[in-house]
Amino acid sequence: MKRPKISLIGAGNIGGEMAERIMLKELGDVMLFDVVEGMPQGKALDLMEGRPLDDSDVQLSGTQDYKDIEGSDVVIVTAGLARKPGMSRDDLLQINLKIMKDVASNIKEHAPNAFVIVVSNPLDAMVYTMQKVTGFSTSKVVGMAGVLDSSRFRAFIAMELGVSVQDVHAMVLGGHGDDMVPVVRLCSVGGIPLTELLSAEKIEEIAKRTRMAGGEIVGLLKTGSAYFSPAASAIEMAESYLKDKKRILPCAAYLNGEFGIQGYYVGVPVVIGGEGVEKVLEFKLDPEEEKALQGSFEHVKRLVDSIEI
Ligand code: TXD
Repeated sequence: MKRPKISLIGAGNIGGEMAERIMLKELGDVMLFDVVEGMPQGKALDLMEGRPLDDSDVQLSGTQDYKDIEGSDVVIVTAGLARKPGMSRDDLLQINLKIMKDVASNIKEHAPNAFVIVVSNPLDAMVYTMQKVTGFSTSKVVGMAGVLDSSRFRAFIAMELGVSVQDVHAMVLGGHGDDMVPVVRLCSVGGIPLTELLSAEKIEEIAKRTRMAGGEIVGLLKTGSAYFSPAASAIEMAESYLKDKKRILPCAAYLNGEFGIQGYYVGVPVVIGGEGVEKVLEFKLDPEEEKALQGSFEHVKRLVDSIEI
C-alpha cells in the first residue's frame, strides 16, 4: 500500500520544520514546494540524508513545479510573508492575499482531492480565500491557529503551576488575532477547574500573554515569527486526518450558523477525521465569552469583507 502524499506549499521556516516532523513520524511522503530555486530541493535532500538516523523510510522531494503535487492527500500552505517587529498579522493581508490566490488556483488544478490546511497569515482571511478560490468542500479546507493558540495557553498554565502539560486542557476560540478568546471557564488541570488553582488576576495575565504570544516571539526573533510550535500544530491536524483519529481540535473552520456565525472561517472546536472537518462542536457560551467571540469575529469579518477574491 502506498504511503500518503503530503505537499507543503512554502518550504520556509514552518515548511522545513513540518517536513522534518513528517519524516520523524513517517506520516507520508513529502513534496516541498517553494518559489525560491533550489531551497525546497536542498531541504528535502538534507532530510533524506538524515533518515537512517531516525529509521525513517519516507521519501522527501523539493520542487518549483506544481505538477509535482499531483495526487496529494494533504496540502499544507505556509506560502507568504511572515511579520517583522512592529507589524500586525493584518499588515500581511494584501501581499499574502495575492500569493494565496495563486497557490489556491494551483491546488485546485493539481491536487483536487487534498485536505488543505492553511497556515499563512492573516490566517482567517487566507483560509477563507483558499476555500473560495479552490471551491473545495468546506470540510476539506481548514485553518491552523487554534491548535497553536491553545497549546500556548496550556504551556503558560503548566509553566505557572509547575505541572505536566499533559494534564492541562484548554481551548482558544475566535480569530487568530490579539482578540482571540481563551475560554478560561473550560480550562482544567488534572480535571480541576483552573479557576480553583489560580487567581483571576494571574489567569488574566496568562490569557493576555496567550493572545500576544505571536508578537512576543516576533519581537525576540526580529527576523520572522514562530515556527516550531506552528509546525507541530499543523502536523497534529494532518495526522488526525490521515489516521482518521477524530481528534477534537480548535481550528479555523467554515461556520454555517454555529455560534451565530454564517459564512466565515473562525476558530472553533471541530472533529478532524478521514473526511476532513467532520463536525463543528457548538456549545453554550456565557455572556462574557459570547461578547468576546463576537468581537473577535467582527475583526475577522472586517478583514474578509475588505478583500476582493
Ligand atoms: O498560527 C498561525 N497560523 C501562524 C501562521 C503561526 C506562525 C506563522 N504564521 C504565518 O505562516 C506567517 O505569518 C507566514 O504568513 C506563514 C509562513 O511563516 P514562515 O515562518 O514559514 O515564513 P517563511 O520562512 O518566510 O516561509 C514562507 C515561504 C518562503 O520560503 C517563501 O519563499 C515562500 O513561502 N513563498 C511562496 N511559496 C509558494 N508560492 C508563492 N507564491 C510563495 N511566495 C513566497
